[in-house]
Amino acid sequence: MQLGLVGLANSGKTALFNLLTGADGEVAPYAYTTREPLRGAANVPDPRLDAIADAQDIPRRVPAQVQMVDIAGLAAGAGRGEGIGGAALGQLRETDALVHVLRAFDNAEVPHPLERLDPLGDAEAVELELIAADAAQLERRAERVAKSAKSGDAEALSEAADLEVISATLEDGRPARLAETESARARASEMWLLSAKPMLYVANVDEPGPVPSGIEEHAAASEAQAFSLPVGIELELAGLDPQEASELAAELELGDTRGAPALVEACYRLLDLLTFFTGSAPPEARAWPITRGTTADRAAGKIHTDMERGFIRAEVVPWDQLVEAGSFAKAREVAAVRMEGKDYVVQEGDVMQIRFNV
Ligand SMILES: Nc1nc2c(ncn2[C@@H]2O[C@H](COP(=O)(O)OP(=O)(O)OP(=O)(O)O)[C@@H](O)[C@H]2O)c(=O)[nH]1
Ligand SMILES: [Mg+2]
Repeated sequence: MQLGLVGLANSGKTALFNLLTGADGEVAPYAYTTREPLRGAANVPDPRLDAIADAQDIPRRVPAQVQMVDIAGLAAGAGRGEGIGGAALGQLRETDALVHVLRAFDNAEVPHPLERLDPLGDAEAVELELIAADAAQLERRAERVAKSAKSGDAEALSEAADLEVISATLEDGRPARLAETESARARASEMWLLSAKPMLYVANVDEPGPVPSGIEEHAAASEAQAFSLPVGIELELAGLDPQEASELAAELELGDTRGAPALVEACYRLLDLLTFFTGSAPPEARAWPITRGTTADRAAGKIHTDMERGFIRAEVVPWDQLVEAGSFAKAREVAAVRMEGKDYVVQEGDVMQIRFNV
């Protein structure tokens, strides 16, 4: 599962990518600094992981991660495949959700490609490109499907009907995730349409504060979420040692909380992932991301393929009951640990010990 960053050139996509993943991608005040996609991973903060590790004196904690890809900035025409941004759109198809970066910082040294400061207008401009790219893809698909539909093929007929519903939505200038029928929405996701992906806006603001006016409403109207994050400041703080960072934060009257961890958490939720944990003894406790409905043997396979192949059973305890008991052994004593077979559907917050045989 991975997240793609979209936005106009110079909106601060790579700055945000660096902040969240700890990468060192080139950030510069001219358009199209990023040309080739950059890939990285962000650690998902999870207080449950620390609680599990603390309760058992486990020193090493390995958090779940969100994979991210940063691409070139989009400009008018990108949706028709034009320019660097046009090529970049293709790289976004294979992502599972989008983070849409909006320029809301005022800095005369960083030119805005449209020479304005208008985060809401920028959001609409970028969305039009996503919608145009989707419409072009839809049209190609519809032509192919129409041929099969003519011969009366039932599946083709039902697909053609869905495509029409999606097409009407796009023609209205609305994202495919808002298509009228559930069947059309499912089809749009299957086709990897850009405007069908779950989306989250990040307004890149000068200093901590609310989301710029209009963005929240705009996001809500298209079933998206909105955050504001002073990417420049947080990136600067992240580059300092803790002492210097807290001095600068105090000087800027920023308080102790940073927006980046909360944003990563929101990104993780956007992908609709669950977390299960391993860690019943040192050296490490670990959080694992899985999709909803994953069975115990499949989850074991994430840890090691041998564990899936030789799966016998899973010992499962909800994380809070493990923390309360203090160890897996004590949790067993109070009958908090259950034995589950390979078809068990792993639940949010389960701590698992896999019994296997190779
Ligand atoms: N003042 C201020 N400048 C910022 C902020 N975020 C990014 N910048 C600056 O804006 C410029 C562009 O940032 P990038 O991260 O390279 O933007 P981008 O969206 O990746 O740009 P392209 O790769 O060209 O599409 C750089 O000079 C950054 O230092 C911010 O929050 N405040
Ligand atoms: Mg960039």
